[in-house]
Amino acid sequence: MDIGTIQTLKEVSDHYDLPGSLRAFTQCVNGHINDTYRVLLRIDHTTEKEYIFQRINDYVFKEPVKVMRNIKEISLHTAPKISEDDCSIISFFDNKDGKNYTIVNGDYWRVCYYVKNSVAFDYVDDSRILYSAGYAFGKFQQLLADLPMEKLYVTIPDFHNTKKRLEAFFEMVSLDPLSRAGNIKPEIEFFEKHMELASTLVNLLEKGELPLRVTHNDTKYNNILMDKDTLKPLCVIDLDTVMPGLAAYDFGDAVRFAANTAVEDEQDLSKVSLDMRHYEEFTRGFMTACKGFLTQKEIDTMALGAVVITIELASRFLGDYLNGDKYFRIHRPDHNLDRARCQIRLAEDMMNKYDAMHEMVLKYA
Ligand code: GN1
Ligand code: MG
Repeated sequence: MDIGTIQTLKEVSDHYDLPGSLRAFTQCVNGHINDTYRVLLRIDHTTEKEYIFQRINDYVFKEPVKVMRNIKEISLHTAPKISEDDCSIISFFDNKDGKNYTIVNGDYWRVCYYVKNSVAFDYVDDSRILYSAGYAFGKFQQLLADLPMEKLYVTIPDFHNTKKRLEAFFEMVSLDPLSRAGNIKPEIEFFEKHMELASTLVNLLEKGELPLRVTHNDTKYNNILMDKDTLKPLCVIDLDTVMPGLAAYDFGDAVRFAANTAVEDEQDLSKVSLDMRHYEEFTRGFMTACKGFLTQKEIDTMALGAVVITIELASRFLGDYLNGDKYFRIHRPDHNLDRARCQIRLAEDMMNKYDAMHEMVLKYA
């Protein structure tokens, strides 16, 4: 065990009225941004309780206090609407000063319960889970549809402005600080070729043809805790990027992750494609939960959202690769390059299947 980490977790814990003392912890590794620990506190010889302690990444989130204010706003708005057996939305404890975050050694921490009997999947081949995930994210949008957008801070400006993301990527290619751009010529051509397509949704938003909504903006299904036994969604987590956005990006980002036949960083590109069975189940869940409030234009651009966000994320991974892997945590050399190539392959497959994807949205809308 890392003594420094134990000490820090203890210090964080001291800021809260939590019964018991730190007994053990493990680090959770599926997120790419924040540092997450599962912490066990021992109350007495027979009772122990588990919590999640999370350090907010302040390279990515420049204003953690605003992130935490948004999360409080979301809890206040949604808690009264969620009944006990519904999928809930994560919220964090207030500390002894009444704040839902705690500063230790200059880092921002937050604490919540560990949701019992829960699991977050990185890959599944079970249509029940796909439906559940679609339903949970659709429901999330529905719950927040009447939250006045001005109440939320923009935690990362232009987070899903695909046009600006691609411009930033091309800028990084020209800077090429580590001389890595020579390795990615075909990938650069891919982005040049699809720049216009990738800008479609942002252009429609600017023209006022698509509405802004309160969106989650990071709808991987590992951001939904599921019940290990029933596979029902228990809790939507990772609210750091909840802010005004496009419904199609939430739908699309989820599809990108949930309906890939491979994992997000698969190195064997022959395994990567869009699984239409998974896509259909996710779409059925999402569109069922969103019934009644999407505009026709949103429905008509839903499938495009999947293509666009997949291209966008590819450019983000690849830009970070060029920049020396400062943003997304990597677990092996060239990890961000692998991730980007996987997303490019997936985006190409989505473009081939686009008509069928669109038909499916219409079927369940
Ligand atoms: C990051 O940390 P995590 O895995 O929840 C990223 C998302 C990406 C995702 C790709 C704030 O989310 O935008 O889609 O990785 N979050 C941020 O796996 O940039
Ligand atoms: Mg996230």
